[in-house]
Amino acid sequence: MERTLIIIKPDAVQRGLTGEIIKRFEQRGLKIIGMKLLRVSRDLAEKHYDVHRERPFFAGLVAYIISAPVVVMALEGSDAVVAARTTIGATKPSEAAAGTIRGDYGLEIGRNLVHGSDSVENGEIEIANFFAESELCGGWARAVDGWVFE
Ligand code: D4T
Repeated sequence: MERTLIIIKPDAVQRGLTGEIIKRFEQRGLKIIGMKLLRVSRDLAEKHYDVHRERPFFAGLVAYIISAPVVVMALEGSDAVVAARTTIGATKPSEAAAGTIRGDYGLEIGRNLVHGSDSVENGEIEIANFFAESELCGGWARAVDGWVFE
């Protein structure tokens, strides 16, 4: 089973899309093993987006992610990283496929609603950045697991 970190970003929370977005991951079959609402600190935002530190959009990206509360989720499932990213859609919402979260609710790259880890390794790192081990319910048995996982 893979794990991935999802951030429901400030624009999605402000627009009242939190429930709709959570629903899409749940319906896909991904299992929530951690979830909370928080205000991301500047330090955590800069750590999370460290790979983009030299890019021209870095300052705006950090300002955006700390501008209002976010909901973070740790999800578990088979191929969780790719499954979550296909549910989220392309980085640029105007080019994201209809039926994806960004394709259904977004227009601009700087307001793209949701983050999903881009690799299994980064998923583990990002979950550890946002959650204490005691906040995670890894591997809990869901009644429907046998109907989702073969
Ligand atoms: P995240 O990390 O938020 O899930 O987005 P992606 O994985 O889909 O895209 P990314 O890492 O390439 O970009 C991270 C974040 O930066 C914003 N961004 C990106 C931006 O504002 N302007 C840009 O030109 C790019 C490339 C959007 C997502």
